[in-house]
Amino acid sequence: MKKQKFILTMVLIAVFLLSVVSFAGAQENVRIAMLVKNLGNAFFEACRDGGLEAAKELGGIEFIFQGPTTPTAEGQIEIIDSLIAQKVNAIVISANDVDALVPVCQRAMKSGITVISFDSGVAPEGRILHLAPSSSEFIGRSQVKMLANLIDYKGEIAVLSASSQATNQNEWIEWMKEELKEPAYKDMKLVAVVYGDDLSDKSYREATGLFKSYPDLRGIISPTTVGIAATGKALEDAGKSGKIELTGLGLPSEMKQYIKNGTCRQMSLWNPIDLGYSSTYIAYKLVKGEFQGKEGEVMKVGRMGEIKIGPDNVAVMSEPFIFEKDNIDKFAEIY
Ligand code: RAM
Repeated sequence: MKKQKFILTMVLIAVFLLSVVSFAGAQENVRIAMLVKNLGNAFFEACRDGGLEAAKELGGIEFIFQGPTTPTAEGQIEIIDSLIAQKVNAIVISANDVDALVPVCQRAMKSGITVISFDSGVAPEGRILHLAPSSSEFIGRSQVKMLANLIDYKGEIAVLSASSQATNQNEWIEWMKEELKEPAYKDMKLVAVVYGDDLSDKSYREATGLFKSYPDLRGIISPTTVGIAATGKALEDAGKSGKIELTGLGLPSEMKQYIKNGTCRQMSLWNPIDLGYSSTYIAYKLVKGEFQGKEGEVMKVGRMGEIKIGPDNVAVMSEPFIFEKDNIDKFAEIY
């Protein structure tokens, strides 16, 4: 009898110890889901690599990478619903629509999930903060300045964007239009804004459509890595390199050949690895209560240094890099 009691006590102690250990283990793993506009975009794959780097550096993170096949708000809503069911700790989203994602993001936050947006924002009421790679005003205005220099401030121009609802591209296009109101651009005319939905084939078709509809077109701004690469190819295939100038936001690895052969003489971008690293880092620190996510707070974001949260809880990183013939090789090896 005594022996039986002893065994039972030992078993109970073992069960207790095991549950304590597994509870501590479960508590340690912070599950962070990076939800991108769509899969198959090398820009977001670089963001994912940055996220994985932060996860490794911080430790105790399960990093999840997801996105719909096409960049729609509906696709992202479905994924967020399933992330809520999986009870992840944080969602880091590049949004396909500024407003349509607010209700589902609010549901996620109500269930205790930390939601931040990066790259392409959700409206303030649907997230704690937004991490922008650079100021939208700066990006929009500088794109127009670059193209104006390439075409001597004269002629018809067009924009080939991502999806028509994308928060980031739409903000940049608004600032491009503001910049174009300056007297310096009186001889430049924005004749069309078209949308390639961050899909290569659709972007290619839209570019070709622009060449046909606007025979006098002098320049194209494509503020999307997918769009600019597809436009580069379309220009080459149509024999229009040099006749129509191309600039925008491109990945050096995808644009190297077009930069080198003059199809795109100048473009810019920020480092998507740094963007993914920073957003994952910030999400973790918010989950842990080490960042508050309040306006005015200066966050110490690992190897990126300090990033300040500004009005509307938007935290802005730095200015984009400009890529040309003489520096493209170096960057093409990184992203
Ligand atoms: C595409 C996406 C992304 C944008 C870059 C510049 O990869 O639209 O959101 O930031 O281009």
